[in-house]
Amino acid sequence: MSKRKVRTWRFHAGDRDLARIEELARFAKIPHVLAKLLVARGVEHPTDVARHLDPRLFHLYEPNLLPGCARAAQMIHEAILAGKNFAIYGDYDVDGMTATAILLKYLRLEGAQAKFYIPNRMDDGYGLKAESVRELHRKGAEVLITVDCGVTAVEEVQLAKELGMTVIVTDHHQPAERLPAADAIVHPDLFSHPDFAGNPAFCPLDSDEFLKTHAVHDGGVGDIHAVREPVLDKPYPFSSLSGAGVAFKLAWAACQRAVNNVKVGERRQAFILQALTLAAIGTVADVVPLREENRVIVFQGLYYLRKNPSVGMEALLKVAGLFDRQKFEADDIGFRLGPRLNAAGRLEQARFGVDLLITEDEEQAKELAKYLDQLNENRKSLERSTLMAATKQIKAVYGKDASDRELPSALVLADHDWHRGVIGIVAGKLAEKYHCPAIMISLNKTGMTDADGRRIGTGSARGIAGSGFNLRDALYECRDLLEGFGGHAGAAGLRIAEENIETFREAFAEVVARQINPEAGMGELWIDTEELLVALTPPVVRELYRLAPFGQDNPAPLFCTTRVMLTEPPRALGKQCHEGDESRPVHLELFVEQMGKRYRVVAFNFGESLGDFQEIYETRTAVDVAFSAKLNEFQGTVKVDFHLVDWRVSE
Ligand SMILES: [Mn+2]
Repeated sequence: MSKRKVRTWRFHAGDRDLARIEELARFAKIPHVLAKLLVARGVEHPTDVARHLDPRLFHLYEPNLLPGCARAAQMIHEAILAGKNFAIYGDYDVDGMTATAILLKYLRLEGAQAKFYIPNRMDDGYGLKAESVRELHRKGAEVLITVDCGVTAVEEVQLAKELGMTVIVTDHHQPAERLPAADAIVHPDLFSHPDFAGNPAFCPLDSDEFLKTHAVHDGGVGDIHAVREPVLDKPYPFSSLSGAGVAFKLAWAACQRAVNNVKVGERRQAFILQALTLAAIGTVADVVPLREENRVIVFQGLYYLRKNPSVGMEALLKVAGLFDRQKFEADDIGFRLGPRLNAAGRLEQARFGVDLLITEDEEQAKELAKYLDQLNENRKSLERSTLMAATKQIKAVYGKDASDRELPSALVLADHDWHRGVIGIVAGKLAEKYHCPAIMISLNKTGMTDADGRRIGTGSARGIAGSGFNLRDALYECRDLLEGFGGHAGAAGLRIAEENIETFREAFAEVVARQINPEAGMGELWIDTEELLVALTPPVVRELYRLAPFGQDNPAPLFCTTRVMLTEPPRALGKQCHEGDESRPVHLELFVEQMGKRYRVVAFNFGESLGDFQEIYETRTAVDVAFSAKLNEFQGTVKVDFHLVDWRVSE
């Protein structure tokens, strides 16, 4: 059999707790398979189960519970009454754009003077910048609200304060050692920060009549309908809100103050539901966990996006070919809406993304949607040409071609023609294809030289999912060769002098080779539960869709089953084959037998295993398969399709 790198199969421990599974199946009136999945995913508490299977608006936490939210909402309310000028400072990604749109729409709903500013990806980079703060001040901004950024901008916030502005920071990113001295900070995850306790930026204002009138001081945790005092002596119950999720909470709390009532009235309620659709888009696009409160935001937000899209969203749904859908999945946002909005940010036009999200004018919406669609096409062709150039360079630098699997431990590529807006996506594709960390450095357009006249390039780095390898740590080890770097375990950015690239290429490869355990092979595959194929009947699989929308930390269920036999030789599925060679199909179709029953398994992109499966069939070898189960409804008949995800020879 061919030597095939295999992933390690990992299982959640919970699915062995049979009594608990039985009890849950009975209590929630759900099939055993679904109960097992919920237990495997740690969703067991009755309220968690109810929220997970049937997420409702009342499952959202009361907005005033979010630290700083009540204070910021009251400040906004007072500033609106005083006729102040607002500026919203956002970000060029989808989360930043939707967060900006939410607060801008709100302020305009209340008739306030409000502008927005989205930094330019190329010139400004991410986050609040001093020059932009000065510019907004010159243009008359009196209240500065940051969304999806600002929590690390200690100096810039200080500057805005010195210029006399009221500063409200709303963010969800990791803070630095110190928090900015803003007038209010709204953030779901600062409880353990040393600057949190006793910090007035999180405390409600004395002038907050709404809170005084309506808050229930001793409302129990289960009392989800009551307005709650901010609870500052324990963490907010869900720390993984997106930037748009935070902005949504703030806009909702501001609505309460505008009417001094819990019931905000028809007009503001319609706004809140539309803001929820934007929060859902930001939440999916920012790849935060689709669990707990985020699950409610996305589930309900997608529902209202279908039911009542804004003028701009309707136009965007149409160009994305989604308008006729009965229902939206998280992937529709991730793969169709998100890229179109993101393309605007990547190609230095992010403000058109926000313009589309806030417009009320049908003609303008159509034009903007068409324009974003065009930008996305440009982005795709840039991405294709960059990927081709990168593949060529791999051959030139490493002397290997695309099909060769014996590559170095990491790829470091650089070019003068690469657009900074797409190097991150391409690095991600290379990392996936070659299964090693990949860094793409763009030397063009930076125009930047340091004091010694050296040219500085900007790089985007991507790691490999599920490998345990930490990209940021690896870059830290090479810090002497870098001008700067930042990021996380899986994705990072860096700046490097052109003359250091050669040395860095070798140093980085060495660090990676040391850090990546060769035993780890292709990384881990997390399997929900082991099931017999016979258990996955159409009605059971239909119930599994109650776990949707699937996405980050809430993937489509992945099962495995052991010791199945092929009942016939593997077959090519469809006509697609590699390089026109019919003996190398792209997809396969397998037939397996378990407990006397025969099942069809679709094996997309498993063409390279053709020889292995042939041998497995001929030698009557038992295999374990990891798979997902999908409903296939065709001309009135419903059956279950099994999709192969991974396989291994049974022990
Ligand atoms: Mn964000």
